[in-house]
Amino acid sequence: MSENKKVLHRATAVMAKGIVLSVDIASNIDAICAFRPDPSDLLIASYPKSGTSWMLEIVDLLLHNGDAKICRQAPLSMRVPFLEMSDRLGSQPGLDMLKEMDPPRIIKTHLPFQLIPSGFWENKCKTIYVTRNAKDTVVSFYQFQQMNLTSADPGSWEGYLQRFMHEGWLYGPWYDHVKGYWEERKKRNILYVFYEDMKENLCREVTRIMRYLDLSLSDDVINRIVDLTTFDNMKDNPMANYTFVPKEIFDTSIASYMRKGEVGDWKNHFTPQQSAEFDKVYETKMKEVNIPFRTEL
Ligand code: PPS
Repeated sequence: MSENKKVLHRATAVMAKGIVLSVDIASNIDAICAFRPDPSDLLIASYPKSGTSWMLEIVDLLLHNGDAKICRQAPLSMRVPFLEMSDRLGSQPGLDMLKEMDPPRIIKTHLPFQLIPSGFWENKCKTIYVTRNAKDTVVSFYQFQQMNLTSADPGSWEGYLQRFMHEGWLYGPWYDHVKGYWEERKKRNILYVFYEDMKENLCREVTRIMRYLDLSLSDDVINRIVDLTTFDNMKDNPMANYTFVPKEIFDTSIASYMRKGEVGDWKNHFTPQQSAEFDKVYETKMKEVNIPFRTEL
């Protein structure tokens, strides 16, 4: 077996600190939780498939005054360390990248609130949480786990959906993830951003993010950033569309990373019965909070 083939197996999912994680992340969780950020570091957190890369590209452009040349110098995964990531996706592990990069850094994570290294809160690091309605998220995550040949095997759509609804998949239950950051957002000064709001009015949301970052950019620069980060333009940008991940890892014959980028695509995947059951479970799990998710625009 070649060296390359050795890493190409689907990771198993195991429980660590009460959360289901890919085994490579679980085995390193103590080091991940002990990471000490700099106060100037910016954390971008999300449940997987909620628009993380979209947010990373926007923030990187905002921090570089909309200079597309700077943001096209390297793939997103090299510009932004992925805190908990091992070398599973063929790039350097997040903690190693962080050792080599000087602050201020943009740091990506999918960890639930309770696993975020406490240093982020002690140092009052700015944090943006990007989130997306559960139905589109589970569709996107399922497609992604199928095409990402290093990810835990998602099995059948029906089985996957049942597990997402009742127990939760990687990174724990979606409900707990979104509630965790929602409940802490005021105390920790977390900017909570909805994917659907970005789809509805990207200029408004980019301006909101700019203000949170204490930046003041011209309307021209904001409009340029909005244009550079539309779905079509990011899909065409080889430094943001994840075509830089080898085909042996992301099998794009199954689905592309920049797949559809829509609100309401779940309607093409859920049966009416699945949708009704999902809504019922959702109501119970989310009853104590009123987070304004939208499943269509
Ligand atoms: S990851 O791998 O968990 O970090 O994925 P993440 O980036 O969070 O989410 C991927 C989904 O976001 C869509 N996407 C976008 N939608 C609209 N506009 C832009 N610019 C954009 N960039 C990425 C991407 O297509 C995935 O959603 P689906 O529904 O699968 O298309």
